[in-house]
Amino acid sequence: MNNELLYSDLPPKLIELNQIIYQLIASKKVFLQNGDIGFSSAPSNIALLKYWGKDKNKLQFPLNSSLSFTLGGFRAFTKVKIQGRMLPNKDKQENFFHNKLFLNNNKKEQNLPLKMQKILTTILLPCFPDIAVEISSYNNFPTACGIASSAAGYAALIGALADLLQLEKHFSPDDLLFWLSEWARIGSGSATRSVFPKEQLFVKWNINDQYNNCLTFSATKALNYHPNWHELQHTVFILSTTEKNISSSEGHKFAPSSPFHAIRVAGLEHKMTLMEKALVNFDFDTVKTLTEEDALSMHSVMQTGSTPACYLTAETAQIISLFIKLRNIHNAEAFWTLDAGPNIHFLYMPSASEFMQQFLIECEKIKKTTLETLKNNYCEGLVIGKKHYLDLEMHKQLIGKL
Ligand code: 2P0
Repeated sequence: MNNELLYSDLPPKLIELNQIIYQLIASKKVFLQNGDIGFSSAPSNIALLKYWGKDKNKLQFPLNSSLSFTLGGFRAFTKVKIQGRMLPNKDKQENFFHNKLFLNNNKKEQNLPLKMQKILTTILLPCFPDIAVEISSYNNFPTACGIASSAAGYAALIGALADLLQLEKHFSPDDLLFWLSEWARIGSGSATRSVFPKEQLFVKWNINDQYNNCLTFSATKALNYHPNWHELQHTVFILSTTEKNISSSEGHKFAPSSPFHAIRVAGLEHKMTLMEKALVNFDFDTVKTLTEEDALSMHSVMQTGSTPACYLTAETAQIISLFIKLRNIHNAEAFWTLDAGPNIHFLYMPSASEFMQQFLIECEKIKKTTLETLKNNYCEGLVIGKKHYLDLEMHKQLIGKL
């Protein structure tokens, strides 16, 4: 990804909003100096109808719309600090700063992913060529536990940049949301579903949408839903923490080569319509069926591409089939889904809590060991500013066990 590609592929509305930022900076309404800090925290999400496959001719453009459930308790907390502005002798080579990244309190500096570097260059550097930033990001959930860290991470990074540029003050809420969602998308596709400011349980990332009567590449919107969904519980069963051998970003590239890809995509728009209706009507069975179907459908595509990605292990399949057998016997209001990994996400109503406890005991019998589970106990969207950032320790307490 080079700068030309980034600029030519940006939606016109995003270029327009960035021009507004450049004007705010030129007129000194926004001014950055050494030590200025932007903060944000953002939730992860789990897709019920999944994003799998990108258009190779466009920048981070999905081949199908997707829909997710927000995991308000599993969050990234990001701080972006300006360094290197207006130092004396700044033309001396040793006084040049470079962008730095620190993750999860690790004092060792990480290499900035190229995408992150380009995002910073495009947003900040046209106006502030003499600055660099120090990014510190923390997740309150363990890595490799089956929860998308890139979704929370990129959403929080873009939120922190918005804080630094004081965009809440200068943009309308709609324009701010558009700016956040588009930059988050460019960072990581699934991150675009994590930028809503309030507790929005269900978010849709729609392809070929409109914004202010202009065709945009994609658009993210919060969906209407029945209030009963506020009761929906979410727990991940961690079967493996081994790093996947094909990253999601890499896996997306192979999707179109699967014979099942076109079939999956052809059916998805109709499923999306049914899903949106089921969310409004609290039609639990339809949401359950569509979610489980799409997880299987996506994993079929993953496993049959030109480079197969087998994220679904035999053990995962065994536990899912036990779950379905017991769930059907007990008529429990519960369903499962998978991300790009072997760990299983369970979503269930409080009426199924006891069933889930019993089911966990059965799983542990199979595994002959205690199974780690992570339960999301909190609901919150993206927060811009210091408010939440300082509550990192409190947020760690909000993740429970089943
Ligand atoms: C999703 N996943 O809808 C799907 C389901 C994984 C399986 O989006 O390359 O990390 O950064 O856009 O968003 C994971 O892919 O990929 C993903 P990039 P991302 O949540």
